[in-house]
Amino acid sequence: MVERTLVLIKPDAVERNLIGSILSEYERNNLKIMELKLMHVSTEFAQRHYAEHEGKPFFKDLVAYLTRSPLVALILEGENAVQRVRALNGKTNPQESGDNTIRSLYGVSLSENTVHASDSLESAEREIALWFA
Ligand code: FUP
Repeated sequence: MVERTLVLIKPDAVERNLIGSILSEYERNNLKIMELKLMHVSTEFAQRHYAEHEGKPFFKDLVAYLTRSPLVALILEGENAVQRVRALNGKTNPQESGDNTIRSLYGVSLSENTVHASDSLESAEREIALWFA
């Protein structure tokens, strides 16, 4: 099934001039960029994006990280895109991510892990509506 998913190239990656390298990974894996924008989001907006993690010990740092400098938000489309983009990104912790995943190549740490992608079709729908209202 052709799906759409929401991806963020997070502040640590934009700060290190990795936008092009990361977009190339998606494009050469036959994912189509449907929307794309550079944004510097507010605390309130970041809290809405990560609402499922509210109350967790790392929540405050997570919001501070997402808002500290600009990020890139994009929509990717392709066959089985939700799962394929998650696989290309790798595990949440870059140190546990498989070789040649984006997080293993570029991730700094568990908290600064370079990219985000929707984890299900339902999340993709919610996140696309939030970021591309
Ligand atoms: P993922 O779906 O891989 O982005 O991971 P989660 O939704 O579980 O977590 C969202 C973000 O919270 C991660 F990208 C990194 C951060 N995080 C921490 O900083 N500490 C943790 O223990 C777990 C997640």
